[in-house]
Amino acid sequence: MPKKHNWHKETAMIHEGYDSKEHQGSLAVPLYQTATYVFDSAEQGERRFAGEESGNIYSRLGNPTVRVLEERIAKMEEGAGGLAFASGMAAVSAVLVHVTKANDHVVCSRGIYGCTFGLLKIMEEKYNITHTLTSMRTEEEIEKAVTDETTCIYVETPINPTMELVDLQAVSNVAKRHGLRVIVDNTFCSPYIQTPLTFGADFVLHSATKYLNGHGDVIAGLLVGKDQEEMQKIRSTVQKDFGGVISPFDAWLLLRGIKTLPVRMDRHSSNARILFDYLKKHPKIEEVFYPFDDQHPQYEIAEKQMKTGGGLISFTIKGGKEEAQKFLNSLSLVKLAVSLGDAETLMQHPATMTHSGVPKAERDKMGVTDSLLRLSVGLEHMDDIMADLEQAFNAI
Ligand code: LCS
Repeated sequence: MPKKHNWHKETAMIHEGYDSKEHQGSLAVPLYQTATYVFDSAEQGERRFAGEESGNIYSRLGNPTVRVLEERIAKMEEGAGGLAFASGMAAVSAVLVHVTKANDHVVCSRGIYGCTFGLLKIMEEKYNITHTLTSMRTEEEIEKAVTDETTCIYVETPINPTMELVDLQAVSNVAKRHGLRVIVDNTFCSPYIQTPLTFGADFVLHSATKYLNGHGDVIAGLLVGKDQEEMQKIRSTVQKDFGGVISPFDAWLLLRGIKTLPVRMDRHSSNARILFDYLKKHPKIEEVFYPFDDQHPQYEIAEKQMKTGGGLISFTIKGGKEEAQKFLNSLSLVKLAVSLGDAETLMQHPATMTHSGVPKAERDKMGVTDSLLRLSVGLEHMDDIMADLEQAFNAI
């Protein structure tokens, strides 16, 4: 086992969970692209299945490359254990299945990723696990949504795609009073910017497809918890038996991406901050949403729980769907694509794309209007991004 260290986050992202001496001196974490493992004897196979001897059995139950990734993300999120999944949605569904049973109730931030909303609908239709979406602006507002059946509070902050924030400390205070578990989707921030477990959350999860990987070539999910035994339980039940595990190759790519997360996040954030000032003054824009704005009503929350503002901005364009689509069709360097957190600047139209599965009435309550656009600011030179946006604004 690699030695435990007390490294800074930037160092842990490069070294945590790996000792080259255990891998023939290989500097890079080796890719164990194997489905299964050979036992020395039938007795050894029996001991491993009985849990009496540690060691590899089969890659759905664990893989050496994946294990390094799991240790690394656990350290980055200041948790006790990590699990890697085939997608962000596999991580969301694993933890929600783990913390609920039939007839329970979930309190959710108003504004969650469209497929998380889809999953909640399935849980309601099949198992009567109901949910309440609430703005979570105050502890009282969160508390009002709690019922006798509530078992957990599920939060995104910043919320996809409106960039509204939820005060993580306030959520934990309510959860403590009612004995509820708190799950935070930290995809928009990454652990470099925000660590929800340090504000009292029980679980933090990621669509690692986004900033953690950062290169637009992997679909993956990660889950971290603060109780090692509980994470082991999820590994040996929901993860093993539902089976949505990450492939070793995707884990290897993620380990490679995570090494540069701090430098990428700093550049995403500084580029976004400059773009925010440009968009705010633009005559074709109605409103811009970016939490690291000292005029933003939730700036105090941003300062309390986020290190920088991150790379996402959303804004409403003057006009409606027609103007929004015309603008998107005029982009050239900026790519018209869903997903976020890549080196490339990406834009999408949430009402007809990522959040099209959310009923219109609920979308309106979330603020996902037809004129809302989401911008994932990339790592290109600022002047080139701005020039492309300007020519697209001129086309409408
Ligand atoms: N959580 C958040 C906040 C997300 O934005 C996404 C995907 C997921 C979970 C699910 O992760 P996946 O299974 O795709 O790895 N968000 C997307 C988006 O905004 N555009 O495309 C996908």
